[in-house]
Amino acid sequence: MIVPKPAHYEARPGCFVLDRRTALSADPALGDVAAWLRSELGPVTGGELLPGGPGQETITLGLADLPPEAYRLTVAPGGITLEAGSAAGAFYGAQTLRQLMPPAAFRRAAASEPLELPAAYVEDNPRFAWRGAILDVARHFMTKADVLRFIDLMAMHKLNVLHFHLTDDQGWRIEIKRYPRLTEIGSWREESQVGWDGAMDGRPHGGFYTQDDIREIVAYAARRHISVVPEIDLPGHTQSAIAAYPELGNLGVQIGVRTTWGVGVNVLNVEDATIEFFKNIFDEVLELFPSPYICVGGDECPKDQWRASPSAQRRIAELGLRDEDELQSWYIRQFDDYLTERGRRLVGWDEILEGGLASGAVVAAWRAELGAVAAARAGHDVLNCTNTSVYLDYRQSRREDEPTPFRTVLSLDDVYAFDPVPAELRGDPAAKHVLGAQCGIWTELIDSTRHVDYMAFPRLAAFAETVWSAPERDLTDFRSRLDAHLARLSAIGVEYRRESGPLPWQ
Ligand code: TNX
Repeated sequence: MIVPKPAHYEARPGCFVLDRRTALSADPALGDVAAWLRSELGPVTGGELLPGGPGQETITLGLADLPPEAYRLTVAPGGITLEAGSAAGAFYGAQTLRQLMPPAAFRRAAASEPLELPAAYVEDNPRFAWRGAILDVARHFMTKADVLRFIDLMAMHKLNVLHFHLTDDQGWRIEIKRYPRLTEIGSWREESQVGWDGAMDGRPHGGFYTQDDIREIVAYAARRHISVVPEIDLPGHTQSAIAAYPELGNLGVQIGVRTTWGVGVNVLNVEDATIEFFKNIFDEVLELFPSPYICVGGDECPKDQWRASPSAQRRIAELGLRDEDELQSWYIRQFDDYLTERGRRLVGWDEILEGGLASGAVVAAWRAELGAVAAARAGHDVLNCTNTSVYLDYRQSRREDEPTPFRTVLSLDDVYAFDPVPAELRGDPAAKHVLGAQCGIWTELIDSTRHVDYMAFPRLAAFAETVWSAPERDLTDFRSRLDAHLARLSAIGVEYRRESGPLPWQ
């Protein structure tokens, strides 16, 4: 009944009963995992899960000669043993252990019935190293508490990368000490469009994370073996920054933070001072995010303003470039050099392939599978983010009452059918460049955490299985395990989408 499905699961006779007397002993290297288990299970059992004495029923956590993310879990009537290759593997094993408990174990309250775990032997190891979720907090801000809750939900599904989309035309969400107007001005907009192209709602939207908030989020995620990859999108998707500092734009006039959706024409100019400005931003970003990967966006940059700008044209001539696409490529390269010098790797959307790209860069491919195939064949590491397969802002059914429907229908079954390795790459040595995949929670039309729950779940569970489990898919088996999983989500308070359709509150 485990989601994502483990590599090997064997039912054994009997069960283990978890109660307030249960003990927990851990190798010192797994102290954080033990602390996590104690904090999750303590409120449920009413016990402290202290290290045990002889004869006491104990959960034992230890290291073994296994790959870092792998674990082996044995649940027997007399005790539980979890062995792992590293703390990450032990953490995933602990997630599996928790899923062997009844749904009440997911409530932060004392369970009223005994917590029986079926005896079992589990061996597990993920298929991909990069199991990500993109969270867009720029279009609609999400409070820190809600981000932490989302991180817990990712951890429950054994995802390990939060691609944090922090800036966009409609909002700048991260405090940058050197440029305070980015959040003073850039984090608020006067109103928002309702629906993709509807009327305006006439009320303000905003919010941002202080640098302390960011440190807290990064540390919270790290304790759950999730690394946070920040995205500061450029040179397009930058209207909120241009609203705060008009000298970054091409028009030299004051504009506001964007209030409508779609691809904006206001992009960064190509002046040295602007590139310097963003490098200064990245100086602060790198201090906050230890991730080896840093995303600079690079997607959807309309070139109209560069075409009309004498200084952009001068730049093209000086550099001997053919056109504005090559100029964008040059732009991205400035940041690739900057990041490489600092020991980080650039991640960018597949548009960065246009006009050539440095080989260390990682391509996040969103435009159908061709982006991923082209990037892998060109020798770039790839994150498969194919929009038509894993964008969880897309509508979940054809029903008229789906909340603010967006684009293509992407059902739970569709997500489950996704394979991070595109069909064209199967059997091709270039397939080794596919590091994994990322599902996308873009929030133009998602304005609350409740709505995120509705859009992300249970599709995120299906996605998790595509990146964690073996490539063979069995929809019937998945759906039967999902039934048990939905009871866990309910216990946590996740208002996931029901098979029967939208919830009454929508
Ligand atoms: C495309 S994915 C975008 C986002 C939107 C999303 C909506 C990508 C690189 N760009 O800016 O939010 O579609 O589904």
